[in-house]
Amino acid sequence: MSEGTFGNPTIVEFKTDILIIGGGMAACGAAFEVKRWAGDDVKVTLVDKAGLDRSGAVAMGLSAINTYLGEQKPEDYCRMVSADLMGLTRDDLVYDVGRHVDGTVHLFEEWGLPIWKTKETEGVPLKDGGKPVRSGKWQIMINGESYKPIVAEAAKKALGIENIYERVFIVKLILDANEPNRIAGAVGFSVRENKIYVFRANAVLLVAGGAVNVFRPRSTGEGMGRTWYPVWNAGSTYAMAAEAGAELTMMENRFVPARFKDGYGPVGAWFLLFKSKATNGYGEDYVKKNAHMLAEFAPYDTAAVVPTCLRNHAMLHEMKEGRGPIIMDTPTAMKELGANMTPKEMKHLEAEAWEDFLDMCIGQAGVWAGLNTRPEESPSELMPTEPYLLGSHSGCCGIWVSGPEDLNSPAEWKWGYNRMTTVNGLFTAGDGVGASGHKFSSGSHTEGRLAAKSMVRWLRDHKDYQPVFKADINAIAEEIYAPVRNYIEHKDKTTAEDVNPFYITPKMLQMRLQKTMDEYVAGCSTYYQTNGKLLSMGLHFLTMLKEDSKKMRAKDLHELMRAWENYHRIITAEAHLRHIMFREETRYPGFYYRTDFPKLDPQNWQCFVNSKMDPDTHDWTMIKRPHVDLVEKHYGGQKH
Ligand code: SFD
Ligand code: AMP
Repeated sequence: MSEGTFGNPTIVEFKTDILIIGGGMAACGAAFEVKRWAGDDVKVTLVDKAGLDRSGAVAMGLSAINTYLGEQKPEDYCRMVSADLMGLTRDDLVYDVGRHVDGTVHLFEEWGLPIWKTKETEGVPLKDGGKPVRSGKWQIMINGESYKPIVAEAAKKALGIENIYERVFIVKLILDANEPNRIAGAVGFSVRENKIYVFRANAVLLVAGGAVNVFRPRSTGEGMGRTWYPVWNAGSTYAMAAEAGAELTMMENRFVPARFKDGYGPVGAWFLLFKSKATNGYGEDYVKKNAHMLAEFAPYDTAAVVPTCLRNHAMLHEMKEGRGPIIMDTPTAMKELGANMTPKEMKHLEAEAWEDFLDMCIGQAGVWAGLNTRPEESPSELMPTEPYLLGSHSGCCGIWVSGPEDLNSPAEWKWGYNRMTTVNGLFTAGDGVGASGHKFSSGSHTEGRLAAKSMVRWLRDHKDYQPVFKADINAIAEEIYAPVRNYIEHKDKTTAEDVNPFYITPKMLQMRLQKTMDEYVAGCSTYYQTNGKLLSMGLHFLTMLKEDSKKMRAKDLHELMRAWENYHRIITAEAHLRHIMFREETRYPGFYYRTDFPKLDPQNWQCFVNSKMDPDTHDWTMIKRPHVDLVEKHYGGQKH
């Protein structure tokens, strides 16, 4: 085969039974599990835009596993997830993760992940009765700097490295020519060589993570590019699924995390393990102070912790009223914890405070070091960040999937194969599955495993299927390389390479997207507020941007990836905007506000909002789907 050149890539084609798109937590779970059910005759291929060892959200590592049930029941887990996400989650999907997730964590430990244990059970594995050090009711502490390499190693061993393609960015899913609404494969390109990759597959697992950098980030200039969730999660999951015609759900939901200001350090360990308190600039506990304001947004389980969005709601109220900044009182927390400690134990505690960030968010440790911050001496500022779109953390946007068969769920929630989307043969997990947040790293891996098992069943039931592409591969290859052609054709028509009447750089286009989303679709600069008028103007700007995205240039393969990441971000942004526009209430105050519908409206909106893009015309349809609780809940004192 002749080598491709920058302008003329070689097209390489592969046939596989199962294609896994992504190499993160869900993908690694699927890779490990699939081989336990599929025979050696089944070919499984994994393709990741990055290197498996450090790709995805867990790239830097983590300090805690946020979903480990232990003594709790899956029903309790359903209640917590539902309460945190304002009463709109799929109990069948959440229960399914809850009943299997501990087994996944036991595997992590077997593979070498160090999990903190109580003094009495030090050295005893969890599965043999070891007691984890819990930071919260659901969370356990780990030494997690090498979390991802450990999980990736098990995936690589299971699949065989010859079946893993790294640094290949998938751009599009392809439907079948003969069977309507049936997946046939996917196409992408290498970010290292001039090659287009074509995969034909019987079943596809789309697990390319959430969406970051859709909104203008708070970080500017020297910190540009720094975000909380990983910048390389570019909405590929939602965009590719939407374009293939898969039904999306709860795309209006977003996660606005409260984080240590400027470094984006997570707050969980500080609130839960170190028992630190956050206050407004005048030392007042803003959640307690504004409890009456939060009560307006019941229903939520009053016995449970205050939902994440409502904690933000209280914080934003203080900021808007001029009582900022919001302060995390780390010195008092450390003083109280260290009250009966020896100097050596105190040093250990200080080391843990740093390790929390060194394990998973090194930038925050850098900010502390740069500002001479010692957590035992100086408090830190907290700030609500820019919005993120994800389905595995404290958010629940994603794809509408079939649930497990054995639960008392409505017939419309199960159509045969667990975690299959509404496109036949297309599955998802982790950030991809909507209406079931709070899976985190362990739950996402678990969901990958669940999807893998069900994909093997799909394969057995459809073993004679031969994929035939509906789309023409050469035309798709041309489309994928269009930004390269834009560059080659027009680069000499300017004296400044980045300024050209015939093309736009992906970086500039990304800024336009972020500005539109920030100003019209409830970003930081409007205190997360929007209304119908702003949204319809925002939609106009997004439509124009989508048109202009065809003019993006790519001066190298890296920029080609940036171009397609931005295209995925635009489609994801459009879904988010359309859902917010459709849901005429404020369901998640603190995450976003519809100022024209400022209240919760359970009569009309205690339902899922779904959407579907027509794969041929690209027209959107919005759908309301009924919500039911399968596990009894107590909202605002009432049984549901
Ligand atoms: O502290 C393509 N998360 C936490 N989980 C926990 O359990 N504990 C924590 O402590 C958590 N915290 C946390 C977390 C994440 C981050 C970034 C920080 C802190 C700083 C959340 C979990 O990490 C998260 O829930 C899971 O990782 C989600 O798993 P998954 O599989 O849905 O997504 P992924 O791992 O990001 O993987 C995505 C993969 O897709 C690839 N990819 N490949 C090919 N083509 C394309 N077009 C692609 N687009 C993407 C990526 O390379 C990657 O491999 S704390 O804040 O609470
Ligand atoms: P975070 O560090 O904010 O990503 O949160 C990590 C875990 O701690 C998640 O399970 C959160 O839901 C939980 N968490 C964070 N802050 C609080 C809080 N103030 N109260 C209760 N749970 C929290």
